[in-house]
Amino acid sequence: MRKKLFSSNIYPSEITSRTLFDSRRRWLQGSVASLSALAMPEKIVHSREDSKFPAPIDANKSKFSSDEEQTSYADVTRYNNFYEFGTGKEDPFEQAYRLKTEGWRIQVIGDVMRPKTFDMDDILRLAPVEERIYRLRCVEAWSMVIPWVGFPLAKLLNAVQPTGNARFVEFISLYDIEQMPGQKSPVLRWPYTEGLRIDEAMNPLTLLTLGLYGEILPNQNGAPVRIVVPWKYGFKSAKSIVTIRLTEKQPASSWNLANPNEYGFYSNVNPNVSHPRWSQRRERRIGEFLKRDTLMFNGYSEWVADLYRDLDLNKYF
Ligand SMILES: Nc1nc2c(c(=O)[nH]1)N[C@H]1C(S)=C(S)[C@@H](COP(=O)(O)O)O[C@H]1N2
Ligand SMILES: [Mo]
Repeated sequence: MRKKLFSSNIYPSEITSRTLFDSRRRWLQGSVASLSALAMPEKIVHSREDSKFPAPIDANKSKFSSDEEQTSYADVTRYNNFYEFGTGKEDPFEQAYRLKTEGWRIQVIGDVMRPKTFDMDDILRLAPVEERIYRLRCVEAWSMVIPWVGFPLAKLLNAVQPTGNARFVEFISLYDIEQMPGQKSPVLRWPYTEGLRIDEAMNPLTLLTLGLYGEILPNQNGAPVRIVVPWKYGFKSAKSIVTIRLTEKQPASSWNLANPNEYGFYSNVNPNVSHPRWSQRRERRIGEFLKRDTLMFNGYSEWVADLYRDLDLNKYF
C-alpha cells in the first residue's frame, strides 16, 4: 500500500497549473487511500471548505500538532516562496508543473557509516507517516498553519548511522535550470542549500515531509520531499531535496550567503531580534486581517529552548 503513494499513475509534475484542480480528484484516490492505510488509531477528519472535492482523510494526529485554524488549501498552495520558480508569490503555483518528480532519489552522504541513495519507496519504508499541523513563520513576517504529512528526519539520519564527526546536516535542493527557470537568475546561490546543527536535525519536531492536507506534496510546496523545521524562519525548510550531507563544519546556506547580516545560520523565530530592515515582533497570519504577536521559537519553546541554553541568540541569530 505504501508504494502506491508515489507510484500512482498521475504525478503532480504531469499536471499543469491550468488543470491542477481538475486532476486532483484522480490522484487523490491513489494517495489518500495509501495514507489512510497507514493511519494510527486516533483519527481526525479534514474539512476542506475550499476544495471542490471534499475528501475526508483518516490520519494520526501528532502530539506536536497545533490546534489553531488551518490556512486554506488554496493559500497553502498558491502563496509560496520557491525562488527556483520565480520570486513572485504565485510564480511557484504557475511554474512548478515543470518539476519532474518521477524516479526521485535522495542521497544521504558525508560523515555516516552507511551512505545510501533512497528512492521514495525506500523513504516510505523507514517510518509510518503522521500528520503534523505546524505553524510556518516566514522571515517576511507572515505565517500559515499547515497540516503536513511526514515523519521525523531522525528516522532517516539514524538509518545511515552518523559518525562521531557529524556535527551538522546540510540539505541541498535540486539544481536543474531546465526544470527550474528561476535558477537563471543569480538572486540566490544555486542549488538552494540549507543546514542545521545535528541536534536540531535530530529533534523530533524536524519533519521529513512528503505531503500536506493528506495528499502528496504539490510541486510548489517542495515535492516530493522537503524538510520542515517549525521553530525557525521558513527559509530553513528546504524544498525538493536531492542530497543530505552530514558534516563536521557548519554548512553554507543560500540566504546566509546572499546577505549574512540579514539571515543568520540559526534563524530561530525570535520576536526580540529584528531583521535589519523590519521588526519580527508581529506577523500576519495569511487569511487574517489583524496582525498577531510572534512567539519565541514560533511557539515551540517547550521542545527546543534547551537546544540553545548556552547560545547568545542576539549574536547567533
Ligand atoms: N529550495 C527552496 N526551498 C525553500 C525556498 C526556496 O526558495 N527554495 N523558500 C523557503 C521559504 S523563504 C519559505 S517561507 C518556505 C515556504 O514554504 P511553502 O511555500 O511550502 O509554504 O520554503 C522555503 N524553502
Ligand atoms: Mo520565507
